[in-house]
Order: sequence, then structure tokens, then C-alpha cells
Amino acid sequence: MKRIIWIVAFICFGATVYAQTDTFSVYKKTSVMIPMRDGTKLFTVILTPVNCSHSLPFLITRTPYGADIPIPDGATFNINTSSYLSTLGKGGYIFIMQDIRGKYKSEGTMQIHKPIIHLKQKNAVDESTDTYDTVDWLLKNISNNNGKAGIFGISYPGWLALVGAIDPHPALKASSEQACMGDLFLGDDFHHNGAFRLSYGMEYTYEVEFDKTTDSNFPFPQYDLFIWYQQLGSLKNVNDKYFHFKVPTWNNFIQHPNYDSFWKSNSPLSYVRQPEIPILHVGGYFDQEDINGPQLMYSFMEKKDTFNRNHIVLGPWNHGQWSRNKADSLGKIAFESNTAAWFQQLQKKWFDYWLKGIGKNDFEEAYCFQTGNNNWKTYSTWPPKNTTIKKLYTYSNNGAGFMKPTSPKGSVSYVSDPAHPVPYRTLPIEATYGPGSRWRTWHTEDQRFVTSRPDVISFSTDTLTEDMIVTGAIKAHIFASTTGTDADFVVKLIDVYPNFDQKSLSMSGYQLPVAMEVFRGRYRKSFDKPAPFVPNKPEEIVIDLHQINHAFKKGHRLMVQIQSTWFPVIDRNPQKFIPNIFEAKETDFIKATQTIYCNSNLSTYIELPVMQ
Ligand code: PG9
Repeated sequence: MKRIIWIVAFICFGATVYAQTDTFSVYKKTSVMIPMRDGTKLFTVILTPVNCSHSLPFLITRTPYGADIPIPDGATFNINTSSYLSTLGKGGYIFIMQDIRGKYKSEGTMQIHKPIIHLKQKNAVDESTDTYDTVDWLLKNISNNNGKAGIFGISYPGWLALVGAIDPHPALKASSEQACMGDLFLGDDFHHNGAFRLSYGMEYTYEVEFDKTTDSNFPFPQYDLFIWYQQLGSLKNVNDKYFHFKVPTWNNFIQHPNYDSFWKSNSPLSYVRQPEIPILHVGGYFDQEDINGPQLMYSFMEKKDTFNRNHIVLGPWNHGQWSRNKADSLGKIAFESNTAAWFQQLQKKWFDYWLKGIGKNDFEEAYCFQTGNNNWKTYSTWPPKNTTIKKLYTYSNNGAGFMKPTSPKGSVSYVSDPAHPVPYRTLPIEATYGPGSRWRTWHTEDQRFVTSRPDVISFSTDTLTEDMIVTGAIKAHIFASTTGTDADFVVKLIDVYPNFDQKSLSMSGYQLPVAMEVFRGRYRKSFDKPAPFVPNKPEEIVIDLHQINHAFKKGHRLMVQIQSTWFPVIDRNPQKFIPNIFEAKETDFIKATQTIYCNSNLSTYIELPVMQ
């Protein structure tokens, strides 16, 4: 995600216009090295409002992406360029930004997503103990504090806000994890349902682990990387040609191709407990990096939330979009209001209440934007209970509908060829965080660019005669066979706009993917024990397509799309079962015919929670 929050704020440092006493725009920077319990010192930036006479709480962000800002200690700057900071900062907070151990100016070593171990291993240190020690030091050493602290952050810093709230310091009163990564094998940055996220996994691990003192950009020799990744061939070439075993997390990918104890103990599902302090989970329906984390952690913690401390916000956002000054659209999809400003007010209310006692504890359980209708909704349970599960069936004539097929025969087949994979977005595929990258909008991209490919099959309903509101978890049940012995299945639920969209003519015919996900077929029975397919034997594959809140409008159609490659965001499945895909040989990659069954015995469908 890189450093989106702070960088914008420091463009206009040096302003010396002092604010009135009760609204603060001018902040002063100091930096310190804070000692942790094992003696490791962490580089920490402290931003305090100038001319503040009353005590204030700390609001902490911890990051692997570089906490420092480009102004000298003692200098002042104006926070108004970043609404994310200034919405909170105007009322006065002591902002703390810290490099986690092993990154940038902090001492120690970093391991990506290191599990929280101190609860089981006496004297061990982890990101939870480092948060604790930081809060403790700040309370004792920074004057004018009110004895309370909060923690928030997006993405990796979001995960740090999640784990900082485990076994918290008594002064840590509230957290907001935003787009935290959840289980890195089942979902989020590195794998989705066991399918490896090639372009992200390779570029991110190189960025973070190649050089501890900075973020490194992989030196690609070209701008459009689709062919570069194709020519890369087998994943084993990454080490042989480029990484030379120097990137630890890449080596972990190779050594742990299945959901083994490494991934399980790394997963927050193995160490996150009940909400110990109030926690606000924040996620985006179109998050290209961590779509799963906030939904997963909210649901997981909700089961143990006896004190009503667990809350969620889901918006129509890509990764971290709510922190921008403006979020009224994503790609070509308009939201008709500035959803970021709306969220930032809620975030202010959250921390103002828990850290300053301002306002009331009248937080809703869930705030979930409804795409299609473009308005905010609140719910007392999430997902809401007043929905009915309707099954959207696929038909062998490429139709779709809510009636189960009646014929015992019926299927649709396509040939999937790893040598000619389906692009996951329109070319060029720019480096993920490189210049001109369209990585941030691909989740809303019009799917017409692949709909006519012979290796992508689509099933469409008739035109809706009234609005249909789908709110909650979407699940696909795919009945499929392959002529190979391994296969990936990508499933999309698409909102097809009318042939003439009267609201916005340029959106006519648009195919908006409101939910989509990939599943590596070898894990259909178990994520820890991959199993080959028996060629041509149909099997059921259940795919979690995450939670949505979407109004399919009258005049639109619903479409289900299925394909078996999604490149290069997902590596190519050889389609021949081999124990470790990271060690595949070129000859292991074979063409296969995939068949999707749409009949009365084997009925492929998507479960939709439809609002009553
Ligand atoms: N999505 C990024 C990430 C988090 C955790 C692991 C790997 C990547 C991030 O933006 O921080």
C-alpha cells in the first residue's frame, strides 16, 4: 500500500500560521528512539499541535513503510493538506508514527506477518509487546498526555492495529484496523484460496525484503509486464534468475505450498482473541489487496464479542481509498458522494469518544455502503438476518436464473491453456506500484474485455423487472470436471448495465464485477492436503466470494462468469497435478478442457442473500 497517509500531509510543511486554541492545524515534529523490553530501539516520530494548553491522547500508527517525514526535528507543518489527518488533528491529537522493528530507522529484524507469540512464549517479543512498550514509554515520557492512546492504520499498519489490540496496555483504549491482511493463504495479499498471487507476491516481497532501509522496485526491463510474466515461465525461475534465495518470504512460499502449520500459526485466526478493546474494522468491497481481512476478522471476533466492542465499516473502496481527500468514484463507477469524507467523520467520532470522552457510545454495529443505490446503510447485525438465500443457477444455453435446471443433461465446456492465460485486467499490466499503474482500479474494470474469449464462459439472466438488493456473503457452488488433474476456477458475479443506460450513456452495457474470486482446485477437499482431480469426474467446488451490499437495478442483468486463468495476478496452474507448483517444470503445463455442469443433478449456482 505504501505510504499514502503521511506523505500527502507533508507537502506543505513549514507553515508558521498558528491556529486558534481549539482548532489545530500546525503541528511540530520530534523524533525519538523508544526502547522495547528486549533492548531493541524503535524509531518514532511524535507530532504535537503547537500552542495546545490542554492534555491530549496519543493516536499511534506503526508501519513497515517508513515513519519519518521530510522535515527536521523541531520544525512545524500544516496538516490541512491531508483530510485523513486534519479531520482528527484539528481537534488535537498527539500523532505517533513508528517504524516497526527491522524496518527503516528501527533496530532489530522484521518477519512479514510474524505471529503473536508472547502469549505462549515467556519473554518473547512481537508486534503486540512492541505496541505495549511504546504506549508505556509515551505515557511516561511525553508531557501533556491525557493517559489514553488509540491505534489505527491501513493494510500492514492495519494488521499492526489489529495485533496491537491483543493483550493491550491498559491505556490503549481503542483501535481501528483498516484493510488488515487476514489469513495469507486463504485470502488477501499472497494467496486466495491457495492460488498464488504471482505479480503481487513477487513485487511486494522484493519491495519490502530486498533492502531493509528502503522500499525497492523490482528492476523490470519493460512497462507492460503481461509478456514478461509469461516469459518468466515456471515460478522456480524467480530464484534461479532474480532473487537467488535472498528474499525470505519468497522462500517461505516455496517451502510451504500448502496450508501447513507455517501458514496456520501465521494466521490471525490462530492468535486473535475476543475484542479486548473497542475495535472498528474497515474494509472495501473493491480492495485489490486485502478484501478479506476486515470481513474475516470482524466475523471471527464477533462470535466472542460479549461487550459489544466489535464494529465494521464496509465501503465501495479500493485499498485504503477512505484515507484520500476524495472518494466519490472508483474507475468508471460513481458513488455520488464523497465517501471518504463521510468515513473520516465517523473515524473522528470513534476516537473522540473512546480517547477524549466526546459524544456518545451510539455506534452502529455495521455501516455498509450500498453500491448501485449509492447510499450508506446501518445494520444491527452483519450480515443482516432479514435476507433470503436465493440460488442463481447457470444454464447450458448460457442463461442464468432462479429456477433449478430440470434436464438431467447440460454442461458448458472451454479449453484453458496456461500458454495463453486470460489477463486479469486490460493490458498493459504496469508494475503494481509503478508509474501509470491501474492496479488500484482493476476490481471495477468492465469485464467486456474478456467476455467474448472462448476460454471465459458467461451466463446471464433476463433483464430485471425490479431492483434486487443483495446484502451479505456470496458463495459459489461450481460443479466442474477437467481433463487434467488440477485446475483453477475464477468466478465472477457481474452487474450488467442496460444497453442504453439513461443515467449515464457511457456506462451502457458495462459489466461491473461486484464479487469475484479464484479457487485452486487441488484444495477443494482440504487446504492442507491437496488432491488431484480424476480426469472427467465432476466435483463440487465451493468458493467464498466475500460480502457485498449491492442493488442490481431494474433494467440491469446478472451475469456469472467462469474462467480458469487470471494472469499474472494469479500464477498459472499447470493443470497437471504436481506436489509443489513452485517447482513445476515447463513440460508440466498442459491444456485442459474444463466442463461446468448446469443440469438437474449437477447444478452450478451462486448463493445470493436477497433483501426481503
Ligand atoms: N497489502 C499490503 C500487504 C500487507 C501485508 C502483507 C503483504 C502486503 C500493504 O499494503 O501493506
